[in-house]
Amino acid sequence: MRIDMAEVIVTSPDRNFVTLKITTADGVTGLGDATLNGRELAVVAYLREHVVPLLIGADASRIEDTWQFLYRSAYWRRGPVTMAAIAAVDMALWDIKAKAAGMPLYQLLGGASREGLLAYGHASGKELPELFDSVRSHLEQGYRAIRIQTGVPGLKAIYGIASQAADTGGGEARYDHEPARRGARPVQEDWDTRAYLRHLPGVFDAVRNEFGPEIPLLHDGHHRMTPIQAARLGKSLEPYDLFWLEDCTPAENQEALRLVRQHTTTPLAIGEVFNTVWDFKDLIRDQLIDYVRGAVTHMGGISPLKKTIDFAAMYQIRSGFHGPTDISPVGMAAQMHLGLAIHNFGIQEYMPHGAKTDQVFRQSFSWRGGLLHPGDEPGLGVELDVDEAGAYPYEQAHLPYNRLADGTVHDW
Ligand code: GCO
Ligand code: MG
Repeated sequence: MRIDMAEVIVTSPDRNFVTLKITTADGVTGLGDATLNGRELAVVAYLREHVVPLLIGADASRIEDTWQFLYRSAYWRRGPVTMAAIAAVDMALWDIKAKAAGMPLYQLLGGASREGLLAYGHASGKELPELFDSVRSHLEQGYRAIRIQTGVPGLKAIYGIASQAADTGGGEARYDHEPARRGARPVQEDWDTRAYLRHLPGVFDAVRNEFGPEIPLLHDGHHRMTPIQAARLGKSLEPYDLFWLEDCTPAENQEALRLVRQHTTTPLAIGEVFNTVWDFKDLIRDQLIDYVRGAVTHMGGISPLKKTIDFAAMYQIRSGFHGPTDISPVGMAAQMHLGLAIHNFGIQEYMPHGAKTDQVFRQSFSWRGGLLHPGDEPGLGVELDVDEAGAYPYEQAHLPYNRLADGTVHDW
């Protein structure tokens, strides 16, 4: 199980992806996702310059030891770049171990705890009729849980609305393939929290009236509120029985969630930008959240996310892994295997990748009856077509950012 080769593959089919491919002396290959949306090449350099040389000749079967070595020997710990690089190594080694065992990875993680993973999709619309159409189309696609994002009167372009991406010249009606837009400068969006707080409860009222009480509904606040604003929003959404309110305040100030919690029973989800169990430790121990939003790709891999989720289980906190298209098919597969095996699974975010991405990454997951399943191929169940990948060279892309009416930069 000696590592013979480790290659970093950058490809941009519908968007940029960074993949680590490890090959052992006996020819077993493993893939790991190292995509850090908008800052991809920093991880490429970290892997190529600092990690790959340490992997050659190492024993591929020593997953935990390799993780601890890469984490501790760097001395400068944590951070999105470091942890995305380590995540890719961890995923690739799990892929190799499961392939060598001839099993789908979820079997090595303890076997299936359920038939499949409840997944939510992203419905959006600037106005209600368009939002309702989007909800209907998601229901037709089989989704049994739906995230609701909507335009706010007076604001031209805000996070999470499909139609505005087309308006801004993307030519692609789905913002999710490319929230990071290609070009040298980020696109500017606008924001007004008071207008948003006035508007959103009415939107959920209308959605519940139209689609009934059953369907689990979610909403992403995308880090924009102060603690007291978030508390007020959570309270005003209580009649609409949300599955969760996500990232209601910026992730840096974890104390903020204590104040939000004191005022509302709307369940809270946070952590898509977190890197380690340390970011979640106090939130879990003090029971300030209901769902762990970490991604294998940004939390340092399958090994540390499994530990985090096992810790969360002690407090009845469940998983809600991050699954936008900037998590590559490799990262998504890793999350599906983990989600199938853990006991305290909650929900999986699922935004299908574009057709070109599906040509580059050959996947074996299934999507049936509103449930995802990683499939039963040995390993992660994803293969990378290197020739196809080579047809799509890297293109610089930036996530948008926000300014208030007076020009102040605000959280996006
Ligand atoms: C989500 C996220 C994404 C992020 C994106 C940034 O809940 O899916 O908020 O939409 O904006 O991952 O790269
Ligand atoms: Mg989010």
